[in-house]
Order: sequence, then C-alpha cells, then structure tokens
Amino acid sequence: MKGADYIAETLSRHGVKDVFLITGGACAFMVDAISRHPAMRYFCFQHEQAAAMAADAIWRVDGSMGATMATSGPGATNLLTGIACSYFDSIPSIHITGQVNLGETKAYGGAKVRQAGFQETKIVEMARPITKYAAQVHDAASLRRELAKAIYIANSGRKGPVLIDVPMDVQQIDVGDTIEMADALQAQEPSATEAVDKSIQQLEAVLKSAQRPLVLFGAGVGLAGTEKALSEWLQRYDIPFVSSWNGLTYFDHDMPSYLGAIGVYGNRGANFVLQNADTLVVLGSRLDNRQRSGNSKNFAPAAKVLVIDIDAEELRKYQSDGYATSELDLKHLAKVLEKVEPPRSSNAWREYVGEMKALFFGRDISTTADEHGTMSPYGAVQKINGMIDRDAIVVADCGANLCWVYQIFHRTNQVLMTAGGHSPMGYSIPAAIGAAIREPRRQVVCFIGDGGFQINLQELQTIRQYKLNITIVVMNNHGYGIIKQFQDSYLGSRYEASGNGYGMPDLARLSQAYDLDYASIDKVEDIDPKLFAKSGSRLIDLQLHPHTLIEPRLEMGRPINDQSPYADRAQFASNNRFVPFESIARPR
Ligand SMILES: Cc1ncc(C[n+]2csc(CCOP(=O)(O)OP(=O)(O)O)c2C)c(N)n1
Ligand SMILES: [Mg+2]
Repeated sequence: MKGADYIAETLSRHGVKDVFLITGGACAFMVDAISRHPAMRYFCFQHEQAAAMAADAIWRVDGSMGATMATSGPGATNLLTGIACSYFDSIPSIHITGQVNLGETKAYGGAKVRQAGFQETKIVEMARPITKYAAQVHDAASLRRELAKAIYIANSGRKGPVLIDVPMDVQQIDVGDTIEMADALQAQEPSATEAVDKSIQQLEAVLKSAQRPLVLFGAGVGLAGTEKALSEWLQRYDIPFVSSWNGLTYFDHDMPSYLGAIGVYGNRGANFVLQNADTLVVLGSRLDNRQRSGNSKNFAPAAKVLVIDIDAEELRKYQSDGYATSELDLKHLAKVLEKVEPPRSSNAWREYVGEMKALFFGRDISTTADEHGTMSPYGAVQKINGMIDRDAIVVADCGANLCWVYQIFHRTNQVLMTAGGHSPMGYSIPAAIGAAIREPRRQVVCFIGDGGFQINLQELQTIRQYKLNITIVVMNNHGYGIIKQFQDSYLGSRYEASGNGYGMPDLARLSQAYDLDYASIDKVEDIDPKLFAKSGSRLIDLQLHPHTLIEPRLEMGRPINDQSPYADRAQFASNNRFVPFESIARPR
C-alpha cells in the first residue's frame, strides 16, 4: 500500500467516514486515495478554516473524530483557527497536511532558509501550541507509528486535535499492508483505582458538612461520557446544580434541581445561588473568566470549593484560590458517585434555591427591545426553541447572538454547541455544515450575527453544492452588538469599528445567489415552523434594533451576582440571603 492509501485506510479503520478539505498539489495524492476508498467520502469546502470547524463539529454531534486534509503552506495555515476551536474545548479531530517533498528540503544541506521550495511552511511548529500532538513523518515507519500515536492521543485523556504533516514523497512510498491501530497503545494506561479512591475521600470531606451544597456541571463530564450517571445522581438526591456554557448540551434542562448557567452572561438566579453556597463541587469545568469574572476572589466567597478535573495543569491554577482539587479522568465519575454519601440541603437552602429558580429561570427579557418596540432576541430564540425537534442540532456563533441563544435556549435532547473557548466569529455556519453532513435527517439550526455571517459566508456554496438541510438564523442588529455594548460601558459609546466603518451586504440578494430561501422577520409572531422544515436550506433574517443589549451582563469589577441592568439594592440584598454581598470582596 502506498502512503496515501495507508492514511485513508487507517482513518477509515478508526471510524472516520468523511474528510473535509480543499485540495492542492501537496495533498492531491491523499485526496485521490480518499476518493478511491470504498468506505470514505470527501467534501470540498471553500476555506480550510471552515473545513476544520466542520470537523470539530463532528465529535460534538456523534462522538466520532472529524478529519480534514489540506495542502502545504496557505492550506495548512488556514486550518489553524478551526483547529484552535477543538483544542480549547478538548474535542478530538485529526488534520492531515501535505508538505513539499523531503528531497527539496534536504537539498539545502541544513541551511536555515525561510522556505525550502514553494509553499513550504513549518506547520508542525505553528500548530504545536493548539494541538495535543503534531508531527511530520519522514518514511514508512514514521508514518505508521505517528498516525496511530496521533489518533490515540486525540481520543485519550483530555481529548484534543492532532496534526500529521506528510511530505509528498512519503505519500507515494510503499508502507506495507498491515494497519497499525491506535488501541494497541491503550494497554499502557495506568489503573485509576487510587485516583478514584482519593476523589471519593475528597468529595465526602466537602459534602459531609454541607448545608448549602451546589454542583457545577461542566463539559468535562460530557467529554468523558458520564453525563447520564451525573444527571441520575443529581436527580435522585435532588441536588441543586448549575452549568457552564459548554456543559449545557449534556443534560435535560427540565431537571427540577437545575438552576441555569452561571457567569458573566449567566442566569441571575444561578449566580445568586452559586454566590450563596457553602459548598461548591465543580466537575469538569475550567472556570474561565467568563464564569468567575476577572476577580476570582469574588467567586463563591463563602464556599468550600472542590474542583475535580482530568488536567493537573488546570488544577494548579487554583493555588492562590484555596480550592481543594482532585485529579480524575471523569470517565470514572460513576464509580465515585456510587460510593459517596450524597449531600443534604438544609430546608432554608431548599426554599431559597426554589425561590431563585422561580424568579429567574427561563425569564430573560429584553428591556431594550421593549423600549424600542422591536423584536426581543430572547422571545425569538424561545419561540424557535419551542418549534424545533427534540433531537435538533443547534449551533450558536459568537458575540451577542451567542449570548442570547445560550442564555435562553432550553435544551431537552438537542445538541447545543458553540466553540466556547476560542469563540471565533463565523464558527456556526461550518459547524452546522459538519452536523448536516453527519446527520442529514436531523433538523440543523445555525444562529449567527450579521458580522460573524460575513466571516465564513463562502461556505454557503458548500451548503448549495451538497444540498444540505440547514436553517441559518441571522440575528441582525446591523453591527457588532457585543462590542458596542462594551463601548457603551467603557468607551463613551464611541462605536469605532463596530458600527463606524462596518457594513454588510443585502442578505436577500446574497441568498438568491446561493439558492437559499430568504425571509426577513421583525416580529416574534411571524416566526413560523415552516421556516424550520427539515429539508432545504434557508436564511432567516431576524431584524433587531442595533442597540438590543445582552441582559443580564456583568461589568468589570463586580461579583457575578451583581449584573447589569442593576437590581434594586434592597432586592439585591434580599437575594443574597446567606452571604452579605453589600460588603463585596471577601479576601480568602
Ligand atoms: C475571528 C474573530 N474576530 C474578531 C472577534 C472579536 N469579536 C467578538 S464578537 C464580535 C462582533 C460580532 O458581531 P456579530 O457577529 O454581528 O454579533 P453580535 O454581537 O452583533 O450579535 C467581534 C468583532 C472574534 N471573536 N472573532
Ligand atoms: Mg451583529
């Protein structure tokens, strides 16, 4: 088997069915090999960034590894933004780049030239900080070894993307017919018994004295595949819990003890409860600044905090916060929960948690839309939420539109996804494409802003080419809404480069060019189920006032329970029933 065919066969044996790509001289042999493989297909994208974002979405939709292929130089560098999405959210994906012939590089006798030959780029070094593993192969043995190793690394431990760079001559050499499989490396994993026992002890130690317990459901639980075990435990013992944004897709929001997502754009009730807890157990979340705010001292100031996570480095960052930490691969979470004595909420805590939920859960409203008499993004998302299937795939982009969707969307059994950590504008269209390719019979709904829409709109051709079924909802506030809101808070409402200098094309005419049905909607009542039909693609242009705000939202320097628009101070004090927040930061 030639190198190119070996790559196709190896990917196929590891469950890769579809490869997303743009071709080029340095990867044409490999693309050809994919085309000749009976169990594989390739899909042509219009930008490698989009191919990598679509590959990222594959795992989020069905738990299998997405793959791209790109040519050397610009093809490879274009992948990077998409690869970063996978890296920061711990999503496995594999990226194969073509590279110029090894012979060309060698002919320079070790001279440190910028570029050996045409379109040579040191993509392995460039990709290294945003991949779990990146390597160039040089011969048959290294191709066999590195490919299996990369696939293993992508899918084990804290998952993530990998990149293999394959020079053209290696694509054409004979590499033998037996395929080296990644699971051969599995046997080396150490036993987890000790880590499990330690986590049980630590969890028991914090839970036993808890009167006001709270659990934070992080994405790490879902990444490890133990979301059902955690949901059952929380439900059985009626344990109050909140979520991170990336955790939202892993449980049913109808669960009675669920209070909402926390953080800067979090639900007010969820934030109040978190800030008043005496015990906080964080499972598989890295508590980034969108959750804790820039001032971590103000986060859960009265709570004993235990963080359980797979990544020792993530835990090391809490040294000055005084949290207890436990390093555990959350795939063993069920074993821990089985053994641990569940926490008991005091009656006062139960009562308070119920009140906060009744006051704030699912109640986001747009006061600015009300003032202007324009459409509320919250009303629009809620209406769409109510009319789509229980197994629909919903993708959100970046900016205010992302916040609106993630603040109000009530997930029962849908996939709800976004590139949470990297959050590039333009993610949701290619991610929806990946989803629609993988799940052609499911409803795919893509939310995006008018700004983000312009970053990957070339992919409308990919939708057209493959006749994919996607409803694109542009939340059109005619500008960079989230940036304007920032400028309102800190830059005297000078809308530089967010309104001034910004422009957009005519979406109706654009839709025509790409054979998309188009509807402009300015009232929630006009959002109709027909617009979300499972077959065909369309663009729904939701007309919002340019100053529609994200509400609630935290401003700098405040604790997360003190979001704008600001509550009446008496109300604020009464919602902080257990911790006196009027005297804000409590040093640890
Ligand atoms: C690739 C990229 N460039 C810049 C940013 C910074 N940024 C974040 S949100 C945003 C504005 C987004 O505007 P739009 O898509 O219209 O969303 P809105 O906030 O108006 O809903 C910008 C410029 C980013 N996240 N990604
Ligand atoms: Mg916008």
